[in-house]
Amino acid sequence: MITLPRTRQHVASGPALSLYSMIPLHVLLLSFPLGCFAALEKTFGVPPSLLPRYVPVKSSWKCLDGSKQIPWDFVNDDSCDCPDGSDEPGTSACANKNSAFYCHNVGHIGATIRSSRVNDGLCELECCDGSDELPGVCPNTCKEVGEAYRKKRNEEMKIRKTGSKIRSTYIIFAQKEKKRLESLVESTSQEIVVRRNEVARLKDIVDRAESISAAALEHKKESPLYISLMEHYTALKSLQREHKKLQDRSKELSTILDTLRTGYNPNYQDMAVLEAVRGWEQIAGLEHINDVGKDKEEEKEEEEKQAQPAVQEEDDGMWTAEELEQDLDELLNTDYVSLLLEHDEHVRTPVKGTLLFDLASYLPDTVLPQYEEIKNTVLSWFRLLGVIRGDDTSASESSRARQAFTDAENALKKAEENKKNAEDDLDDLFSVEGFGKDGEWKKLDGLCLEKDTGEYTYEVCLFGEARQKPNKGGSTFSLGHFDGWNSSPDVTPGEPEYYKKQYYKHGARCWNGPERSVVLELSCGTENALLTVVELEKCEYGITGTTPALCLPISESEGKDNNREEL
Ligand SMILES: [Ca+2]
Ligand SMILES: [Ca+2]
Repeated sequence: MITLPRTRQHVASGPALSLYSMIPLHVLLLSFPLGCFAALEKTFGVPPSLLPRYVPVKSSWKCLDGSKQIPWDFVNDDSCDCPDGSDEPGTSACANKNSAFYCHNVGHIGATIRSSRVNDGLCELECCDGSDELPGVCPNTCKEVGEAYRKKRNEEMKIRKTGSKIRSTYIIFAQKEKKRLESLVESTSQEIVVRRNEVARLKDIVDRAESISAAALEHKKESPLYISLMEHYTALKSLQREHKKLQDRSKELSTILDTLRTGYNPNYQDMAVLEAVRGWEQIAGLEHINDVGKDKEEEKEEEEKQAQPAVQEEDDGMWTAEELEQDLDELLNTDYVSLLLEHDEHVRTPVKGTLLFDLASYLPDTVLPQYEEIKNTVLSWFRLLGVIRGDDTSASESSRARQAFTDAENALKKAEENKKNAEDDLDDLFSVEGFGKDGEWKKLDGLCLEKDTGEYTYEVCLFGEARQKPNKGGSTFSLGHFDGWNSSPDVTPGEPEYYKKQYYKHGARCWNGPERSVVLELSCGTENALLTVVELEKCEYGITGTTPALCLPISESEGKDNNREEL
C-alpha cells in the first residue's frame, strides 16, 4: 500500500512517469489505465453493473450506502471517506471496509478481488490484466489466459453438447418408462378386478364341492356293503366285550377250583367234592392232586398228545388266542370311511371300453393335448350337470377345486404385488430424490461400471451395490448399497450440485474398522465411466466418474456468453 499525502494526486507525476518515459507512448496508452497519467480515473475498479452510480452531482457524490455526501474529488483519492468504502473502488485505502476491486481483464473475463489485494505488490491470478498493481508490475496475460480458457470451455461445451444429447435420450427413456408403468398399473388394476371375481367364483365352487362331498359321503354310507360292514364291526366289538367278560369269569372260577383242589380233605370221602376236583383237573389238564410228583414222564407224554391237535385246529387261517388278544383292537380301529372311498375308487377304475376314455389310443400324438383339454372340459361339465355321477362328488374333485381356488388366490396376490411395485417405481421415476425431476437417471438404474486399479477392480452398479473385487484371487467385498444423493446441508435437492455425489453405505465391515462405504463424485461426460479410486479414510472410498446424465443442455444465454467471450 502506498501512503500519499492528502493533497497529492498519486501516480500522476514524479518517479512513476520518469520510470515509463523510455517506453513509446502508444505502448503506454494500450497497457496502462488512464489513471497512471493523471489523477486516477474516478471509475477505476468499478464493476460495470455499478458504473451508472459513479456520476457526480454538482461536484459532489453520495456514498453507495447513502450515508454520506463527499466531494467528487474524494473518489479514488486513496483515502477512505465512505463508511462502506465505496469511494475507493480503485485503491486499497478502504481495504478494512471489505471493499472490492474489479479488473476488466479485456480479452478474458472480468473479475472481482478484495481491495486489500490492490497495490500489494503481488500479481493476482484473477486479474490477468495486471490492473491491481501499478503499471509495469504485473504483465497482461489476458490474451493467453483468455485463449486457453476459451479452448477449455469450448471442449467442455462440446462434451456438454454431446452429453446433453445422450441425456435427452435418457429423459425420453424415462417418459417411455412412465407410460409403460402407467399402462402396467392400469392393466394390473384390471387384472386384479378379474382375478378377484375369479377368486370369488372359485370360492363358491369350493364351498359347493365340499358340501356336495359331504352329501355324497352320506349317500355312499347307504351302500349295503358298508351297512353290513358296520354290522360286522358292531358284532365283533360286542363279541370282544363278551369274550373279555367270560375270560374274567373263567379266571375267577379257576381260582376257586384251584383252592378247592388243593384245600379239600379227601378223608371226608365227599363224592361231590371229589368229582368236582377230578372234573376241574381234567378240563385244566392237571394231574390229580394225590398223584403230584409220581410218574412225571408218563403224564408229560399224555399232555403233549392232547395239546397237538388243538394247535392244528387254530392254524387253518384262524386267529390264535394271542392274535385275538393283540390284533383285534387294531382291526376294529380301521377307518371305515376311507375304506369306503377306496372301495368306491377301486370299483370305478377298472371299467374299460367307454368310447370317451379309450378314444385317446386311436388319436395321433399331435392332437392329443387338444383332445385331453376338450375331454376334461366335457367331463367337468358332465360332472357339474350331474350326468356323470359320483366323480363330481368325490373328495379328489373337491380338493381339485380347492387347488384351483388357491392358485387363483396366489395369482391375485401376484397381480396386486405387481401393481404395487409399478406404482412405487412410478413414484421414484420423477422424484427429485430418486431418478431426478426429468427421470434422467432411470436409464442408469442397475448399470454397472468398473475401474481396474491393478490390485482390485472396483465396480459400482448405479443405484445398486458397489464392490471391491481382487484381481489376483480372494474374496469380493461389498462397499455398500446406494443410500442417496449429496446430503451436504448447503446443497438443495434437485439442483445440479445435488446429483454430483452419490453415497453407497453399509458395506462389509472392515476388520477392526467401520462398514465400507463409497462417495461417488460424478461430472458431465459423454460416457458412463469410473475414472479414479482413492481410499479417503479407512474403508471409505472416493470414486470419481463421468456420466451424460449430468450434461445439462447449453442454455441460450450460455451460448451467447460463449460466443461473446470468443470475440
Ligand atoms: Ca476517498
Ligand atoms: Ca495485488
